[in-house]
Amino acid sequence: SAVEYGLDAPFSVEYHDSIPSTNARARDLAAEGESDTVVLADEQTGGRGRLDRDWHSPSGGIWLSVLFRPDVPMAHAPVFTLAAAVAVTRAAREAGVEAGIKWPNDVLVRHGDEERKLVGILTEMEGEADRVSWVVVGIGVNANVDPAELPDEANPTSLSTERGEPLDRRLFTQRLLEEFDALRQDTGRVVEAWREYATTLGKRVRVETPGGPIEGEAVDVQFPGALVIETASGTEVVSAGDCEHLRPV
Ligand code: BTX
Repeated sequence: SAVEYGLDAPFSVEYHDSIPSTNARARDLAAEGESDTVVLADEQTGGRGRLDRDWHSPSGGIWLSVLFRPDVPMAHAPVFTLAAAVAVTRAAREAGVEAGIKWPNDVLVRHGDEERKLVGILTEMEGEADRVSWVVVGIGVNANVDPAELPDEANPTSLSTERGEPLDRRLFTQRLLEEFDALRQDTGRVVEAWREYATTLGKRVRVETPGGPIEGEAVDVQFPGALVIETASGTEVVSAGDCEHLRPV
């Protein structure tokens, strides 16, 4: 319930027991001129992933969206996705879960050769090329959720499963928002922090881009969030796409 929260966050927090999508609600608040607001829900009935995919959001998760108005050009906005991934990874590690980040927006837990999905991040924005008007960073954390309630093909896991006991969602959310707040104000440090937790670097990857698949070794990430891939025909810098980790050949 809302009582479990009572966050002392650097944002004003709007809590819902159930809502279609915290990102949709945050976008409405943006249209009303709001900023520095977090929309938080126990359950979403119409959670969204990238490319209009569904995001399953049963009760017990941490489904939240941060609305703010950074003074940055539109092209820099991807850095906030990386910042969210770093913030949630740090909070997970403090909660005893060794999470890592798969480029660009998946926070995963490794079990042997397998990577299980713990978190999804969806960043939306509006504005002019030289300055964004608002950014909404949606963060979905499988907190106290049974992975059996989540789509099998995504290989999901949750914090309670990894820990073997439920998590204090208030503390976790507090840490997540503190970290995110610090990083959003210091975007020059995000990429360096991201590298620390990256599982993608050094791996063979295949990225589906609008221009077709790119395969090679992921060697670095560049501000504001592009992946650098060494391919058979040279270096490619990819700013967006679905990334698959391949087995070494
Ligand atoms: P994505 O497009 O990278 O991942 C979506 C895919 O992940 C789905 O197609 C499905 O296979 C899988 N999936 C769905 N639900 C889960 C889950 N709970 N755990 C693991 N895998 C799942 C990732 O998109 C971005 C998700 C952002 C979610 C947040 S929650 C708060 C905010 N509100 C909202 O509507 N979206 C964001």
